[in-house]
Amino acid sequence: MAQIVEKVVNATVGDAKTRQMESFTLDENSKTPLTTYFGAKISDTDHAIKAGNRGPTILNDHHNREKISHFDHERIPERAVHARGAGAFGEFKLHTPLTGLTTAKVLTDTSKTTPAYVRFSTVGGSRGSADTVRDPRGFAVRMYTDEGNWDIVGNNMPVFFVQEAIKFVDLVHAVKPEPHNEIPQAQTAHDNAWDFMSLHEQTTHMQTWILSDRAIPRSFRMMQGFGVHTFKLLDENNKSTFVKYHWTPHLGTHSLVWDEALKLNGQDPDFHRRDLYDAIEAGAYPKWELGVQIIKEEDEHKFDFDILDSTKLIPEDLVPVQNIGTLTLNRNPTDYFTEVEQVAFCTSHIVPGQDHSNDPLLAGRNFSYLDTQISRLGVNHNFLPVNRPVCPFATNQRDGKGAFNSRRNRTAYHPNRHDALPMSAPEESLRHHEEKVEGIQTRLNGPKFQEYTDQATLFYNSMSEPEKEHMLSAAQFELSKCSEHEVHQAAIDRYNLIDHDFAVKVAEVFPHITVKPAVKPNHGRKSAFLSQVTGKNQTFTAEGRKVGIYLLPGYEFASVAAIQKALQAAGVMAKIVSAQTGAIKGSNGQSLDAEFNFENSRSTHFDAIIFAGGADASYAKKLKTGRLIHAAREAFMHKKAIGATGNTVEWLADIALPGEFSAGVKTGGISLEKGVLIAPEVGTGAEFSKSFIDAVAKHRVWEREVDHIAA
Ligand code: HDE
Repeated sequence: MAQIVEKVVNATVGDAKTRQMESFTLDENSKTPLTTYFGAKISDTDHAIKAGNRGPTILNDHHNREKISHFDHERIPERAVHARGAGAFGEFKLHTPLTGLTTAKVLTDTSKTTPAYVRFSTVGGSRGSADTVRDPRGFAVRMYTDEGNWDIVGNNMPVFFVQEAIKFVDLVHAVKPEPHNEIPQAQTAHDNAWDFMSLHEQTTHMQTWILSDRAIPRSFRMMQGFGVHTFKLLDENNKSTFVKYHWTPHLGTHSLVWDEALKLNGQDPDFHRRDLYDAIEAGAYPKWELGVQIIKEEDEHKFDFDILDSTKLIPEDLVPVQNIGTLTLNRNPTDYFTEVEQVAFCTSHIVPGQDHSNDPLLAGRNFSYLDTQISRLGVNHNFLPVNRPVCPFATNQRDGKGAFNSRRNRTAYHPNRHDALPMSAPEESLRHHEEKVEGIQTRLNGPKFQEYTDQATLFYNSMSEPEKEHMLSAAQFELSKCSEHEVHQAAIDRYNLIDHDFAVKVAEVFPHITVKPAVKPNHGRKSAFLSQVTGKNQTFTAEGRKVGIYLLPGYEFASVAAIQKALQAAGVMAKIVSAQTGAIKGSNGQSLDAEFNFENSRSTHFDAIIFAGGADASYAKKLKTGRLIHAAREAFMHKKAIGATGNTVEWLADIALPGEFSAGVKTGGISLEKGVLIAPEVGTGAEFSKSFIDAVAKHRVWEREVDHIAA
């Protein structure tokens, strides 16, 4: 029986946040007796006290009541949005200071390593929903700086659905499961979502992002993050500069394909959470560059969009992103509830030398996040270990539920006779940019806010052919799940404002829809930075990928061991799959350990797969296992690299993927065709491994899709 005792704390290891959290940690220790919450030892936690062994259960049993009562109250309200998430700790190291632009030490002092924390999330689903749904992903970063907590509560998309907080409520009510039957879970593929989005012009640009592959990331580790809003930096004279924050993953920005995402929702609903956890446990720490787009105050109005409008991005073609520091996630939480569920991000958490802009969406968020944390966690949420700043903090706020620190200050107001809680020196304090503000009270937004389609078209134009194809299928899928014809019509009318041909193609599966003549011609402009296939900022690497090596009877031990070793050396997680889990004997009698079997894994769990065979030529004909044939076809359809060695080559060519490749089968040499790498002769695996790693690095074999589009 596991028992909980207070840890004898020797919190000297790790960064300031790790040490601080350590001092709040309770450890399991089987040697100490189980107690009640008030410390009295318990000898029996399995039976309640009864009057006689068949008699009524009596109230006079504190332990029974305490245990049940605590259980009755152990849930807190889940987040209204972003309920499903995963978190990790790490650090931020600045390498390029923003000297002269801000006084914030986290952005100017390269000698500092700042403890950090990130929570990734989906938006629409409830806490137990699946990971790989079509949705934006939350990318909320906290830095525990020496000057206070700095939170960038961002998403993996650089723009948002609406321009003002007042419309957020409508958006969320429309996107969440429909109120009469609470269907569907974690999806925008329903009438209410597309009804709202088609009728509300502000969502036009964001629609293109959620129809794109960005909405089904391969991994949290392979997502960009964006602060979305324009923020401000303040120098020592309080001069302000506008800034946009970007996180760029070292592993590149990559996505699943839709069929794979749908299947994973059932096959492994924790796919993203597990991927992050496993990578950190394996020491493959995910990293991002923090980049900034800097806009001088005097350039505020030089763009044809408003930089205060969160439905617009600032194209990198106009303002380049400069990388200034590296974020590394290197520690998994050990207690999900206290370290992930209780983390309370607030967009208003900024540090001296930073300020908010007048973005109306941001103003609403600054109100909403503090408000929501009070209802989720109470007024003292900042005292919870994951939320505490690592720098000294002291306020005159008092009392409230869960105030567990005994405070020695006898005055909780200012000014006071003791001079307790003195104000800090002005230059070290939070400041706001002192700008002149005047105007007529109005509900209208500025004129540039009222242009809604230019950047939607820019995004669509910037996609490669396969990405456009995915957007088309996504739109057809989403609208096909809507039952009302007027929703189809309104949604396609809106697509018509983005690109006429796109609207026409979407409408092909809705014969009752009339696509009107092009309302607005496509402007033809593109950005070089938005595509995940051809984008200028994109990274392609095999590092961090997961490859399944399917061992078949009589497999050639030496070559598989060499392939596994080479993959691991390239930072690939090479996992063995076989008919059974455990030790699987190869041709020479030596064994490799299979972590997965054909029942508990599917091709969807891997970025690429290898079928490893032996020399017995007759075997290929016998290999009729449906599961294996399905794995090969599914991986092929999902455009994944596929490898085959020894006798599995013939099987792949004749049975699993007939007609898909030909070269090399006859010659017997290693050959690569449409992302299928074959090595009929079993060799040392060196040449095979090199080519396979290159194929994995490409992420997907888009030529298979291009063939399909052409057909
Ligand atoms: Fe949020 N959002 N949001 N949001 N949001 C919340 O705060 C809200 C918006 C984002 O991992 C809630 O703690 C309003 C934009 C993330 O804990 C809530 C508006 C962006 C997370 C809330 C927005 C986001 C949240 C729910 C319109 C991208 C998860 C629980 C003005 C830049 C943080 C909570 C975490 C969470 C309100 C718009 C991202 C209800 C009112 C834009 C990543 O307060």
